[in-house]
Amino acid sequence: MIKSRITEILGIKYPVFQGGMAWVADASLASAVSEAGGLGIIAGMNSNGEQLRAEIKKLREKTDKPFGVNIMLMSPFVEEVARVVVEEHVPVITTGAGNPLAYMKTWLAAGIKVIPVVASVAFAQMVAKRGATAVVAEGGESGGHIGDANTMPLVPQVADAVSIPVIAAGGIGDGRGMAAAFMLGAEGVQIGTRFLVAKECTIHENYKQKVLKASDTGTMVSGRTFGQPVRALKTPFAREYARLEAAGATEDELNRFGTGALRKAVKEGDEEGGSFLCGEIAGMVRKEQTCKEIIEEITSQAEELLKGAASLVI
Ligand code: TUI
Repeated sequence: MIKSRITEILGIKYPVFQGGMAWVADASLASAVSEAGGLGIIAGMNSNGEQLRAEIKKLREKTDKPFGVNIMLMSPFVEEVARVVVEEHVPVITTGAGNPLAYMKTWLAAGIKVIPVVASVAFAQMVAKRGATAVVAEGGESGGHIGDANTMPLVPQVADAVSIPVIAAGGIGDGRGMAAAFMLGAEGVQIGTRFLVAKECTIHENYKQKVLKASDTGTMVSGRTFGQPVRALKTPFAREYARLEAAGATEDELNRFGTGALRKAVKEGDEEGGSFLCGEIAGMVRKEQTCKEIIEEITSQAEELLKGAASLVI
């Protein structure tokens, strides 16, 4: 059994968070992860307040275990979802793609555990000073919106800089990655890409097949020009977006081209118009399993590796 401060603080069995993936992380996926002993997280990104409330209700019909909601700070609905999580007494909030300070005081006063996703040491220190419960240090190997640092250098630097628990994210897909994250000073891991192909994950079958077939070099990053780098599978859409960007398209033109692309990938499996967000670890994700199987396989492999590590030293 791998215990850390984060399992104690959150009351979960395994120190494994499921990433709050936009359009993907619904009640079906999050409840399965929580029920299996990890921390399931519902994406608040693609919902308005009432849609999020309905999703929370659905999750609660399936599990009474702790869960989280991810608040994507660039969402047009951020104000209302920030209010609904308080009204619904959500136990844990993670935030992404921006600065959560404007909301943190209210959430903490409501007794919610607040765990911002950070992409730099400075940002981690700032949220720690304002009372964050823990941070997720997310490297650029992750799928979706990413920062400038990668997981291997970012995690130990964040762990050195703050005294609250650090959860590592980006490029972790099995027990080797989890064991390595703990060696870097993390007390938990957040996993997205491997859960894309979970049996309880409701994304379009085309999306799952693309992840299962991806190679080690199967993803690319576009959107750096206007400060919004996003990692996705190398599909016709991602290549065309990168081509337009390199050809000098304006921010407006790129936004128009990209509007609705996440939904098209997740709901329609649209090969041409969809943006299939995905982490670099996809090359290792080879089978569809239940969330319980995924979590138990990863944690038991990490346990064996961490126990066996002493034998490497003479
Ligand atoms: O948020 C994510 N990943 C996401 S959000 C998303 S939805 C989206 N779709 C299209 C374009 C843009 C977003 C898809 N994937 N991960 C957490 C994360 N947060 N990664 C990096 C950051 C981050 C970056 C800068 C957090 C804070 C930050 O600082 C902001 C500041 O104000 O200094």
